[in-house]
Amino acid sequence: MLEVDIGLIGLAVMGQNLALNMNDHGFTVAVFNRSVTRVDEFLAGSAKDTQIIGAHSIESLVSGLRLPRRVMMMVKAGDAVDSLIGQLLPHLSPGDIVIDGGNELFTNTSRRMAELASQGILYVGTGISGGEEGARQGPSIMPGGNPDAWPQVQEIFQAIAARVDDQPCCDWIGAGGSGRYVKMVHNGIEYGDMQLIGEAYDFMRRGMGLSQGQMAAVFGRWNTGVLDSYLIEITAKILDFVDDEGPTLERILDRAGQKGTGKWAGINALELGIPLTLIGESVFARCLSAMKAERLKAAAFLPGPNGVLIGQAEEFTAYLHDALYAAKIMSYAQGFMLMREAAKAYGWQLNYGSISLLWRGGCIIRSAFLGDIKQAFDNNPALENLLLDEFFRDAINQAQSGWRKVVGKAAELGIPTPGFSAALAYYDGYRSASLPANLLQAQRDYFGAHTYERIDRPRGQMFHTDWAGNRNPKLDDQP
Ligand code: NBP
Repeated sequence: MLEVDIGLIGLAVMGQNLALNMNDHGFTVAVFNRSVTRVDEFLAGSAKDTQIIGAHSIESLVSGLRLPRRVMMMVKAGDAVDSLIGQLLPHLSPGDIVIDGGNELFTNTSRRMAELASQGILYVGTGISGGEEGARQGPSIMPGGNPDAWPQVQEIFQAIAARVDDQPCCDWIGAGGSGRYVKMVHNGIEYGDMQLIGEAYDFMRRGMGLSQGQMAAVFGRWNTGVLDSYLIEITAKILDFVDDEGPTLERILDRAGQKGTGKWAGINALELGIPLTLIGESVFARCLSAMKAERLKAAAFLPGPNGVLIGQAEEFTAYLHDALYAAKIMSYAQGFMLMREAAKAYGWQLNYGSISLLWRGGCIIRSAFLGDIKQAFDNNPALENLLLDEFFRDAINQAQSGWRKVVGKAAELGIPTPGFSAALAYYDGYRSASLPANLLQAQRDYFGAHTYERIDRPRGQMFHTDWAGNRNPKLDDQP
């Protein structure tokens, strides 16, 4: 009888394609699905003529696995995963490995890792990006969890992952929920990239009156330079796509969906106190788009410019390119800043250069630009913010004039650019030696006696002023 390398539970889109991918790389995979008819359909369908083995119960799935047993779950995140772990445990022994490849909240992964470690089971929560095609052809894989599991899963994961420059887009991220966390930030950055591309499209469409064909050509051109990326490439193809009734994009309802990973990133950034404004604005922009009925009423009720640029198409196409590039740099700078803070808060050792390499292939945000991020962290592994790297400083400096023109002109024409604008506000805020937070602190002290520090006294020394009584500042005697 064949010794089975790995058991896989969950035969929806991702599970099926990962099983086929593992089979292609010479691993023997046994598969199980809660609705067992799916197992038979898979074996009779796309898994026909493969080495994949079907199981009709968890017990039979686990019984054929080589030791230590490796079981991977590709099911809906949340309760389904806890329920499956409960069903698996009676069939596992210490040293066995349980892997969750779903889009799970990182805190659930940390919790499960600790719970299973107490029973000697090694738990891995891994990010897997790239959707159906990635799962089949080679995804980007971001595993984290119990470090003792890595030597047991490394070979399979690195074999099935995407490769760039002959390097697998898979490496160990770190302990606890760190793999899931990095995938969450990846998804948030994906939201940001998509929002920025959408704003460039909207500006060209509404502000410049370009046709879909013209915009497809612009995105196609951009894809050969610093913006070279999967999302720019597919945007050009979408704009070029025509069906029997005409350009398909024009008939798609402008209400965005979301599955929650961008929201998780935003919530965690608020908890950690990191200005993740690009991702936040991108999530809110999706929320605003979803209010279609209200927007239709408001469109007929609220006045404002609906202007169109006359005769500046060439200049503004170049400015838009620069706005997109600069804003994208801000978004990644914020994403890496969040990961740095999370590593501190949760006690993880994250390798930021390596993370950027994992995203170069197999995932939705893959782009040439990630090589520059890797370079920045190679130059200085302790880099606090990408904006403090010379390459990115110079890139922003070259792009900022066009970026500012786009934000200014969009405001004038009445075209919303929350991503471009938030990115610029972040940049100007970050490079400001002085911000109006002194006034804010004074207000807080005025109405709530919250105290303040002074620029001419040691940090940590707190002062309070009796503002209404107009008395001089007093050293605060509160602890
Ligand atoms: P889905 O997220 O649509 O989940 C469907 C699978 O979950 C089916 O196998 C279903 O079994 C199983 N399942 C459910 Br629902 N409840 C269960 C339970 N209580 N116990 C056992 N199994 C249960 O599948 P997917 O789109 O392939 O995604 C799998 C995971 O990968 C998800 O966490 C997803 O977020 C993540 N992911 C998806 C993508 C993507 O592009 N789709 C990309 C990256 C990551 P059934 O057949 O019996 O209903």
